[in-house]
Amino acid sequence: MRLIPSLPVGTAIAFLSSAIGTSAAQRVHLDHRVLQTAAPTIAPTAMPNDNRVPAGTRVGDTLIVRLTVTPAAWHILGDSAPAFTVATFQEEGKAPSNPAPLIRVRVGTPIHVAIRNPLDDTLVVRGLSERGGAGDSLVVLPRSTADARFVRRLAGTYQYWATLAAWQRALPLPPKLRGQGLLRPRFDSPLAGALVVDAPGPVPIDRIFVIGETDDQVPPLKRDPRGPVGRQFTVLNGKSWPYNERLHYALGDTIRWRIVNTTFQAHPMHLHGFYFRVDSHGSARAGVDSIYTPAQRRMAVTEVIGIGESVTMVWSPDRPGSWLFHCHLTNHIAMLPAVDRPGEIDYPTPHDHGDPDHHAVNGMNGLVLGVTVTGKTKPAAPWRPTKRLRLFVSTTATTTALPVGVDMRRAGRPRFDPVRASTST
Ligand SMILES: [Cu+2]
Repeated sequence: MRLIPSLPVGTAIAFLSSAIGTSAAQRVHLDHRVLQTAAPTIAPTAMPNDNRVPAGTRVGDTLIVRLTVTPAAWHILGDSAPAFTVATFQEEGKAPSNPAPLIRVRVGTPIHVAIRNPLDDTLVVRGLSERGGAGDSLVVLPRSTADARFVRRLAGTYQYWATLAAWQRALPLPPKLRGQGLLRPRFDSPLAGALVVDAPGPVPIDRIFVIGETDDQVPPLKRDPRGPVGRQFTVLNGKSWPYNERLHYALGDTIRWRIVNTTFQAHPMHLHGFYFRVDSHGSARAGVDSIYTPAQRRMAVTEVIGIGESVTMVWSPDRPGSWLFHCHLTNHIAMLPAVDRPGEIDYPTPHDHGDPDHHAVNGMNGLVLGVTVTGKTKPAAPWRPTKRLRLFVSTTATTTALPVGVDMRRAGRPRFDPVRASTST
């Protein structure tokens, strides 16, 4: 851990550069007083995006999506709770959204994304190109518009993401460690969304969950006793537990989820109660989604979704009840410090503000999804023994030096002479 002495330590942020590829976690500061992108006095509210409705309109065979980068108030908890002011993407004619609008097409569909940047900072967009990935970037100069026109030839789960140049330059890291824009700790953190390309044939019924994050931190920086440094606010589809969506399924449903990690940390995502099948695992850096053949698919209860990665998982509940899907890093599910009090470093102590009987609501935040499964399981078949065992206990064992002997037999006599033998099993 080291501080970057060349940067002023005022109101600052911290993040884990280890997440972007260095082996040791570094604590770095970024003075955002010099970076404050001009924002309207009253920023519009960013709406959480549940990724059910794709953006854009069809003109002929082309999908046209018009996006504007807009400062917005982002309420990660309740709508009336304090908000972060962040940069968001806004589809023309709609509210700004977090995560960014979903782009979803069939393989081979021409896509035209027009991006307007009214800010005084340069916007760099990645992932909106023929081959996808981090290699191609679209530069949208201050107060101007740029267009991405491309066709995706391979089905899969992808993402697009953007950064603001001044915020990236201020990161006290060499460019190669900024993860080609995958490291967006603060103001430009929500500038990312899912891009799904469907194969020919019926479009699967699925849900898309985008993992998002923003960080802030002011000195004196303090190590969270649970591990990582600083204040990390993580969300699924723009909201933290318990303010995100509840999912309802019936026994036996086939549930298909696409999880897209737009954060600069890996998240070991764990499902309670059931195994899930991993059907694909993709990388935003490479612009590749590895869709597994049936033989390559594997069952898991926890899948690590790395920086810029995506996963398609399929599962089917065979028991009713209330279940959770969550990140296994404690600080991504622990109760968050107050959004509007950046000087408040510590996470609240357990049940500080809540009823311990409702820990799930009052003691957790972040990357948690609640799943309710309804239905009745079939009554169990009448029990019948498949084998019969007899257990003999003796206080005068002959087969051991111990004073008590136990022998279990499928049939016949024990090896010792039982003083008292069980007559039934
Ligand atoms: Cu996590």
